[in-house]
Amino acid sequence: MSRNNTITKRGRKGSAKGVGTRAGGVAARARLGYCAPMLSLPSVCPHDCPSACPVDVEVGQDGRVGRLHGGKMPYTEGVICAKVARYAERIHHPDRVTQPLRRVGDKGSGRFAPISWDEAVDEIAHRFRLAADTHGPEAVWPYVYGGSMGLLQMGAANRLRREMGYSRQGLTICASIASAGWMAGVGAKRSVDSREMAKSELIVIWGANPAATQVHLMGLMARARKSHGAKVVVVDPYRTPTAEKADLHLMLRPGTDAALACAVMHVLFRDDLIDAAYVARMGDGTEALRAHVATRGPAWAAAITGLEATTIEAFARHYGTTKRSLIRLGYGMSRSRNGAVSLHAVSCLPVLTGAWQYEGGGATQSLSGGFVLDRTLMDGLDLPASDARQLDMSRIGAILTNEADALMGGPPVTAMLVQNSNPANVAPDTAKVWRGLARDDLFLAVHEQMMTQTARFADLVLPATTFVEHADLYTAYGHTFLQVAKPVIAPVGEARSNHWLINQLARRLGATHASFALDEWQLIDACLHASNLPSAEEAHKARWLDCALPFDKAHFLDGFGHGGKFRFAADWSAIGPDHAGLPSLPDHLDNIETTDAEHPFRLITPPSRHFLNSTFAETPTSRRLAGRPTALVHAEDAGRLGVTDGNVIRLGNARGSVLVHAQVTDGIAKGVVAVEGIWPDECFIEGMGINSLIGADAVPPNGGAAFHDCAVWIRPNASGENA
Ligand SMILES: Nc1nc2c(c(=O)[nH]1)N[C@H]1C(S)=C(S)[C@@H](COP(=O)(O)OP(=O)(O)OC[C@H]3O[C@@H](n4cnc5c(=O)[nH]c(N)nc54)[C@H](O)[C@@H]3O)O[C@H]1N2
Ligand SMILES: Nc1nc2c(c(=O)[nH]1)N[C@H]1C(S)=C(S)[C@@H](COP(=O)(O)OP(=O)(O)OC[C@H]3O[C@@H](n4cnc5c(=O)[nH]c(N)nc54)[C@H](O)[C@@H]3O)O[C@H]1N2
Ligand code: SF4
Ligand SMILES: [Mo]
Repeated sequence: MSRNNTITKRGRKGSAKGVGTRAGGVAARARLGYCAPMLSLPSVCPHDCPSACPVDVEVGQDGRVGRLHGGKMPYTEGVICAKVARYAERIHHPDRVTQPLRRVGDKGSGRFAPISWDEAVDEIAHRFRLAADTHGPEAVWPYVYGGSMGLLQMGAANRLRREMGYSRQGLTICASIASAGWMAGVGAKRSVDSREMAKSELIVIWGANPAATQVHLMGLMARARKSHGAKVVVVDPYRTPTAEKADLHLMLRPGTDAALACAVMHVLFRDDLIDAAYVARMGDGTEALRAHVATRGPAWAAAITGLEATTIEAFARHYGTTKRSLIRLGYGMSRSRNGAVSLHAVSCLPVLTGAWQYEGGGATQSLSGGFVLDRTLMDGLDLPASDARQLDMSRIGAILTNEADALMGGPPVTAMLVQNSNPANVAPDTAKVWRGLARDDLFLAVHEQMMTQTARFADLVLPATTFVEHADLYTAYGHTFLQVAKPVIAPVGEARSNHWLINQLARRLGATHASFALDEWQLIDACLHASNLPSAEEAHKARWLDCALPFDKAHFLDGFGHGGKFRFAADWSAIGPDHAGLPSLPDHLDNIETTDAEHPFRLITPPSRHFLNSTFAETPTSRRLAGRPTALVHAEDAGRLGVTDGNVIRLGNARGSVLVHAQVTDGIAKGVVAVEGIWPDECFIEGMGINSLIGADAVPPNGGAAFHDCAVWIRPNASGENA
């Protein structure tokens, strides 16, 4: 590895002289496990977070990592979140997996003994071959998600999958619903550069909580407020830290966003607040929309959303009279069975007002589509296209318990390699996922940094490098900068990267794609070369390449995706196979999980600011700051239930029940309960976590998990435990 001129000394404090002359201080620091930083080396945060921050990693003489600091890229501007600043807690965690392990106890018992890498890779190859020989290659299912968003470490398994004809993976656990909603109207995966938020006069954060999930938007928002008095509206069922900062918080019932959007459109048409010339040019189906929302005014929406009609009216008029208005379309609103319909409904608003024409106006969703890379070699796209079945990753429970429709007429899955994901914890319908993972006839290899819930079910656990130990190429979904990173420390223990493991496996399985002979750096370089971009070395030296689209592209001045037009009336059949019953024009689709006398509450399960999905739940500081699994319950609901702050309550439905501590608040819609964070299951009093309550039925039209769409009952804890 060449450490080129991006290495910077961090001044006296980090120099050898500084260390030597302050012996007392060193002794004190040594007692605290602190090691004097010597170098600051560049890297990129790989987590599934919109910001993909450049980071400067302090590396001590002993090769251990100290603090991480933010690189001063435009957009992130030197800011990183606290959990990644203390990443050393993960890298050097005493429980890190540092050598290959083979199960010696029962499945799920977590009892393992060390083996060599050679034995481990031989065994995976053998078991994959056996599964393919017995049932056909579709019996093998490599399962990969966003633990690292680096294109190389995430994509490695896909090349092998494609060449070997293994089952494909429907990537539904996160963005498929939002993406369907966006594509229905806009028709192209581009949107406004987040940096424009600093120019907006009205910022609407709709179903997102950037204070936790995209911290850089908070800085841009603050700047817009300070420089020209921008106003901020947050649409969220509970008072998040983002909502606390808003001028107006619309605390609606979960799954009712389309009703709110329809009422806003009603007011825009009624009060002639639409940009008629722009809409005539860019909108498709305007008159049908006008007639449709004429009967869907604020009073109608108030009954559905739980908001006051006058509040909806005021918001609509404010939105309709502010041209430079930007809506951040968050994933939160999409995590419902009607999520795609809701997101499409909200995406109609900036078309009606013509906000798209102005800097700081329009809508911002995912920016990942703006990166144009030739990924032929990296993703094995030059291999013959695979016609293997595509298994829905969110339905892993149904798949591994052999439900016929989930298997799509194919064989049972009998061999898996999991990389970059912790499905036993993050996937819906936990009980079923665990039953499937515990199957005796399933061979499960889990390549991991930590002994996760999923790894505990494995036959083989393989130590994975963290981002500071391997190279990768990064795009982003919240900004426009492409980055490459080299390893900054040697692998911890015997950890190896995803790319390395897949290359090793490919060799044993007889896969011959050219990429399997390349190391990480060569493959990154080849991808950049094929994309007519600077070399890997040059990109690394520059630290980031801005791939921002020109204004007219990012704002669709050259036309939206559907023949130049935005579709007010969606053609859902063009978006996904499961389109029956989806309303073409924006509407409240009442297919969400129904509350009834038995299940009167709606549960939402949004992320914790201290974790990144299930990651960081194992690091001591994040764990301490997050506290314990907690249910936010409205004071009136709590009063009726006889629950007071700190009580243990039981939440449940037909899928199961969990015990959590209650926090009583007026900062949540009545009838709604929120449990933040994908806590490790063992942090729950009875050892099974929040996803045991969430359904895994596929959200139309393209699949997806409805993490914020769940009906539950709440009972005081019968066993009386209130600790
Ligand atoms: N700290 C931290 N950052 C993260 C993550 C994390 O776990 N922790 N996860 C990362 C990942 S993978 C993703 S995809 C993004 C997701 O980030 P976001 O786009 O912010 O999406 P969510 O966090 O799922 O939900 C955001 C908000 O939507 C609200 N919400 C729930 N239901 C509804 C509804 O029906 N309507 C409306 N309007 N709002 C609703 C929730 O209460 C929540 O406050 O964040 C990323 N960043
Ligand atoms: N209740 C509820 N559940 C949810 C959500 C929610 O809001 N509520 N959000 C959902 C969303 S948006 C998402 S995206 C999913 C996320 O689900 P996952 O993608 O499974 O995300 P993580 O829980 O962060 O798990 C990633 C794992 O990858 C490992 N890892 C990291 N880097 C590497 C690497 O380079 N190699 C290997 N082999 N392993 C690595 C980490 O140690 C970690 O255990 O969860 C979903 N689950
Ligand atoms: S988790 Fe997000 S905010 Fe934190 S360092 Fe990584 S990319 Fe930046
Ligand atoms: Mo996600």
